[in-house]
Amino acid sequence: MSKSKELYRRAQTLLVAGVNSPVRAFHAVGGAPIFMARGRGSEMVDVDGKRYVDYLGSWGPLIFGHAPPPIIAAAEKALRLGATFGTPVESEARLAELVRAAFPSMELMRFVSSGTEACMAALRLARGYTGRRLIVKFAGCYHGHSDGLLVSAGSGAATFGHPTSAGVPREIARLTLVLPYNDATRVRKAFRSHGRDIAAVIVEPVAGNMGVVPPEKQFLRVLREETKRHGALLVFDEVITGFRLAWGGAQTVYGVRPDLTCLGKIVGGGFPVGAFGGAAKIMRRLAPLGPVYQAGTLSGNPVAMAAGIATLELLRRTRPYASLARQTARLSAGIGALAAPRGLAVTVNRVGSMFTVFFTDRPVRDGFSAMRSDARRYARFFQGLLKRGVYFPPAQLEAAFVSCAHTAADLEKTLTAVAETFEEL
Ligand code: KE4
Repeated sequence: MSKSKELYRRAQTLLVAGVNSPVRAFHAVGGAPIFMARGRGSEMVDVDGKRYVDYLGSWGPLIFGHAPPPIIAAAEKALRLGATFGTPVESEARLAELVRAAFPSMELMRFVSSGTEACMAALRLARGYTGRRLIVKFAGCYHGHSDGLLVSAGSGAATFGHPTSAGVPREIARLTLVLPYNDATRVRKAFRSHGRDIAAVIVEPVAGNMGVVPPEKQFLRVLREETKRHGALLVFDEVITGFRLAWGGAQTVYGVRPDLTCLGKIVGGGFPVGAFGGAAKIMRRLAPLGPVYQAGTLSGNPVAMAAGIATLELLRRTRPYASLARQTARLSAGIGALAAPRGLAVTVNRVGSMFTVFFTDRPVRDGFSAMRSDARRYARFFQGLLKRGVYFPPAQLEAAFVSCAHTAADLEKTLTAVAETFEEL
């Protein structure tokens, strides 16, 4: 038996499904999850010594790949001075200066320890600031696992949410309206019906959690107009897109300024960091200045701040976005070109250095069309790549990522593995 399988068997006696986050358990792709031992650049090595070109990138944080020396050095240096104090430290302001330089809309901010916390706190703040109850989200978007966001669309016209998880009371789910992504008409309709009671709209400005789905023409502009017109807040969940698509995230790429922005993943350079921020007049409603409570023992942790600072300083200096986009365009076009002659129905959506290979012959423009993809065929695709030393996200409705550490040789190896795998599908 492989060491990985042994470790999995042991982990299952201690951790639920042997993992600390459900999607790592490989239930969507079958088989046992692989235990990793180390990573360097674009490569991960599992506990049995097998090497993989990594397109998971830890679900988004690793824009410079695994163990980038400047980030490791910064974290090591901070760690030697003490892991945590529970007091203010200078590095919190330093990271906040870098975040605000990239996201001027974040006039004031708070650091937390995950994207879930950032989105949960941003929505509590939006409700506290507006005095309203309803939240609007979009089917297929994921904003972490706080109760009010584990909600699916109601049937038909009834857009009030239903819980997608046990343990979420219906009363809470019903405070979330769920609309189709990229459907400006339904947004206008929802505001006509409920405008006075909507506290905020939260959206992934480029979706990553239904697989990669870009916003269409006026979608984000309509969200900005409708929220402004009705006194609701627009919240951009840039946990994936922040520092991924551009130095200033999706709000810079699409030219739409939200009222609140949530960040995560890259901003912590691989350490647990989330952030939320926006106009000072909104953010000042947070405790201890205002009545909206939010807190966290390890928020602004100095080691995580040091890793985030090193990451953002490297991004600001190198601005790798054009080359990342070119590389990812080459890879995704290559994958599409390999599918066509084999009669495989494949749609590849790409924005910047995030992409998804959907097994469908139709465009994927929202959660519903994404769900029409052949998840079983994706599972076989994933396993075929895995045995050839290429690690994609272990679920169809997720984003794959290219990092600054991926080389032309990595992409060639990947396209060869894809061609061979396509032969088996
Ligand atoms: P975390 O609490 O997992 O740090 O962030 C939640 C979150 C919020 N917003 C967006 C747009 C996100 O993508 C996420 C988390 N992403 C998932 C994968 N798509 C994390 C992987 C996991 O759950 O293990």
